[in-house]
Amino acid sequence: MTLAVVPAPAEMRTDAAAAPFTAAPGSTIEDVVSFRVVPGGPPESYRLRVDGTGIEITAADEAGLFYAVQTLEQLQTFHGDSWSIPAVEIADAPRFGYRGLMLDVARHFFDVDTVKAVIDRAASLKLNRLHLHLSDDQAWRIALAARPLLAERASASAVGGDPGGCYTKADYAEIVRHAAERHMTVVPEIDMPGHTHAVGLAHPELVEDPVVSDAVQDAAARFGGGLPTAGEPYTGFAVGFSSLRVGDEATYDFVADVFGELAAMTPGPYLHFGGDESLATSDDDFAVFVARVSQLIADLGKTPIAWHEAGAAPRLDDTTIGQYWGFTTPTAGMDEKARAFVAGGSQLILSPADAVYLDMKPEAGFPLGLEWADGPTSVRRAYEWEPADLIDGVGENAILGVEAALWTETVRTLHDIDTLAFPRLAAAAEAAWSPATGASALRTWESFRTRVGRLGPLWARRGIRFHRSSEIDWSAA
Ligand code: TNX
Repeated sequence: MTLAVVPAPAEMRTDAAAAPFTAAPGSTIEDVVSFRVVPGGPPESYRLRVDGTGIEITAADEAGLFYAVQTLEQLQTFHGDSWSIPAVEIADAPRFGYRGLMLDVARHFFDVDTVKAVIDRAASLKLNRLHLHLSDDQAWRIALAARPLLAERASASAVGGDPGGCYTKADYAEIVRHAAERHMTVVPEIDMPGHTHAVGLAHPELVEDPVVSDAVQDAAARFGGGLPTAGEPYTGFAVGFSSLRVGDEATYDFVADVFGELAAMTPGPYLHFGGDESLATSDDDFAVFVARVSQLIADLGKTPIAWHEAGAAPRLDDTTIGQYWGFTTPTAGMDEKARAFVAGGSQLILSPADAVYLDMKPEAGFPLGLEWADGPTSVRRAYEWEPADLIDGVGENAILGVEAALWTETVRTLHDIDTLAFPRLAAAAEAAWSPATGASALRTWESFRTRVGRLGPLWARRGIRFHRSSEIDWSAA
């Protein structure tokens, strides 16, 4: 019998003949479970035993207890005001310590309640990092006391002329708190030196004029939004036309203000400085810039993270973690840039765009999403890749973890988020948490599609508007 646990646990034994545990009417998981923290096991690990007499959890830490409860909630079947859980023994621990979801709140703004709902969804799949993409060409989304003009002048816009918005410091603290309660660490990103058109709405002296390339014109023709104009909000989909003034000291004062304040607001160890698609910055300028910003972040006592392009810079701070967004079969030297982080003694976060970019259409003709990452991304394609086989020379120990990314050019509501993220986020969570592909009978596409299909009722109960993909059998649900 395959039980509906997603991501797949390291070990799971079931006995279909054994009696399930049946809860007394009206009781909750917390009422009936015996919880124990036994330090010493791997971080976030837990053991779970369910039989006719009761439910026992032992965990290495509080996170492990939390994950055991997530597993139990996936196994509950409700009968009136009672519920039962089949007899099972699970011994579980994550493969990777960094298991992330990135939400782009710059292209479209999502209020605090929506971000909290996203945290709840991610945490239930045992993800432990929420990466917030807080700035882009279209807008700046975090109020900072050191640079108040950013919130005042650069946060009102969004893709398509939709309403913008900005998190106050209290909002951000509330997001951090809600995440921490669910064992998630917030990873804030301020993207630079490209993706900075909005900075120019507040600080025109810090940005170069937009570079309107053929690709930018092409994006305007395909998706609308017009061409970027200095000093005016940009509401289209194009990338790669903006740059901070890399040769100007005022730029580094700005960067120091922004990351200094963000470091103080962020209890987690990471600050992400972007570095992707800086097509309007020369290679030499880019290398100087990312090296200096990475060192500035390290000097703040934080670990810098950058998209893989920054790997090309020779003097990058060697604690910088790279985030790979190339394809599962690397193209155009992207693997080379990713390997540079590992050569420098650091590690990579894997976000292969043709597998875990949740903003890709799940099937042709889907109303939401983009298609640039090798066409639509089926659930199967989101599932069938193996982290340690992605990039030559980047094995298990060089991988910090896996992160799914939801860019939001076409995404406006929690409903949209759900429809693109589910069920594919579950596939990404399995790549991040579960043993290597093929390592157990559970770690196969056939097992995954069965397990995920049986989560339909739980997701529906929680109000998750998942896409009823035809690749999955939802009927057992
Ligand atoms: C690429 S991949 C981007 C984003 C877009 C996304 C759309 C990467 C680091 N940057 O700027 O929003 O594609 O899928």
